[in-house]
Amino acid sequence: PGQNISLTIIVAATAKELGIGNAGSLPWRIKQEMQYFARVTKRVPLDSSTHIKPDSTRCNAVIMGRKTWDSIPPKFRPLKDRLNVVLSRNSEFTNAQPATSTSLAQVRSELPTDEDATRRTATNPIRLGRVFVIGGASVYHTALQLPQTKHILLTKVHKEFDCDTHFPLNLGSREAIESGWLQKSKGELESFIGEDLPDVLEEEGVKFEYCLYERG
Ligand code: FOL
Repeated sequence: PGQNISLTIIVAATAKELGIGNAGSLPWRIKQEMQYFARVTKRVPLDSSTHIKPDSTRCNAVIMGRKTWDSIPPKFRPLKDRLNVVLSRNSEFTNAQPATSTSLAQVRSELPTDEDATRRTATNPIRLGRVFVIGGASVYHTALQLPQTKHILLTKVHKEFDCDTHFPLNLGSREAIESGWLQKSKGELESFIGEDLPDVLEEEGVKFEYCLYERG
């Protein structure tokens, strides 16, 4: 218990308006970008400083709001090879889903500790890697106010789509810089996610760009 759990926000947003959603789903279908999301949220870092060894019992967690859960095609949920935690205040929902929590602050109690794994309990058979916050807007807003939220993996989508939901912080704005958010280099991003990235990304005429921000 008392593990220092750091949170990483992962989000794709339009570059100008910060649009992230429309009518309960993603505003676009960018296959490569979705595959990036899946790879990055699945990959457990092999970090010598934290002594994480390659271990089939270790997996990352994805934390999401109930509307984001609803937006995931049923055939893809729970998101495979990741511990899914859904935030909802509705007991009808929380009783029906295996890992649910009523607030981001309470999520820690849903996540397995290394001690749980050592005991190999039936409920928590896995050891935790990274913890990702995957949306939507209200969960991002809450996460941005927590000091544990140290990284943002932002994909800038360089085309404006109709959106009714927006990311609550404009990274690169004065406000964001004053709260300590700084963009890291491409090399630091590659090292953070554990893969090499191409310079130009484009799919069906839509250009996009992978970015990493860190709170200093
Ligand atoms: N972050 C980024 N960078 N891109 C996103 O699309 C994104 N989406 C969400 C949160 N952060 C994001 C929330 N929305 C799936 C669907 C919607 C969704 C998140 C995930 C989903 O079905 N994912 C599958 C892959 C499906 C596929 O390959 O088409 C998964 O296994 O992750």
